[in-house]
Amino acid sequence: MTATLYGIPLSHPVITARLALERKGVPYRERTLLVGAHPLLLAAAGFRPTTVPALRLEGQRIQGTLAITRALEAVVPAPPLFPDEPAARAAVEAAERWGEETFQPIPRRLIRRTLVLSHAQRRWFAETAMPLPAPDAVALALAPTARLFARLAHSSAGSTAADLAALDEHLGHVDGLIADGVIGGGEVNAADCQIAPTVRMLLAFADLRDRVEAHAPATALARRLVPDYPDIPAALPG
Ligand SMILES: N[C@@H](CCC(=O)N[C@@H](CS)C(=O)NCC(=O)O)C(=O)O
Repeated sequence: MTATLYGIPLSHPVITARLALERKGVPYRERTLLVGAHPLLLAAAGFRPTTVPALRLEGQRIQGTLAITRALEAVVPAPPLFPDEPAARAAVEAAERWGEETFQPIPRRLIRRTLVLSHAQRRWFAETAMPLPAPDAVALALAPTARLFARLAHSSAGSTAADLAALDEHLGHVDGLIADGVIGGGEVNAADCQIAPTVRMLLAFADLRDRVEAHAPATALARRLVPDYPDIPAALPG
C-alpha cells in the first residue's frame, strides 16, 4: 500500500497526518503544494478546494486530520491509533477533538496575523515556505493573500489578544492530558498526533518560547514527536 499526502510547508495539521501514517507504518509520498494556491491545487487533485492535509489512500480521497486518523485506523487496524477499552478510547477521542477544534487553530491564527502585520515576516515566510526566487518581491505580492488567509482563519487583532491571553490555560490542559495518561504514553495515539504538532509550532514562535517551555510536559512531548520545525521570528504585537 502506498499513500499520497498533500500538504504545504509549515502546516502543523500536515505533521499530524505524517505522524499518523508513520505510527501505522504506511509508506507514503508527499506532494508539497504552493502555499496560497493550495485550495486550487487540491481541487485539481480531486479534493475539496479547502484545507490540507489531504490523503489518497487505497483509492479513497480523505481530507482533514480527524477523517485521516479514522480512515487509517479502518484500513490498517494495527498498531492502533485509538485504544480498545471504551473509557480510554472516549478520552483519546475527546482530546483529539479538542486538539483539532480548539487548540490547532491558535498558531494558525497567530502566524496569519504576523503575516498581515509585518513585511519582514512575509519575507521570512517566502524564504521558508515558498520555493520562489526574490523573497522581497514575493513578500510584497503576498500582502493581499495574507489578508485573505487571515480572514479565512478568523485571525484579527482581537483573536490575537484572546489567543495570547488563553495560551497558558490551553498548555495547562495539554499538561493535564499528559498527567492523566491520555497522551504522552509509549504508544502514539490519535490525540498525540493532533496535539504535539500544535505545541511544537507554538514553541517555534520566538515570541512565545518562554511561555511554552514553562509547560515542561507539553514541551517534552512536542520535541519528542516533532523534533524539527523552523523557528518563527518575533513579530507578534507586544
Ligand atoms: N482542522 C482541519 C483544517 C486544517 C487547516 O486549516 N489547514 C490549513 C493549513 S495549516 C489550510 O489548509 N488552510 C487553507 C485555508 O485556510 O484556506 C484539519 O485538522 O485538517
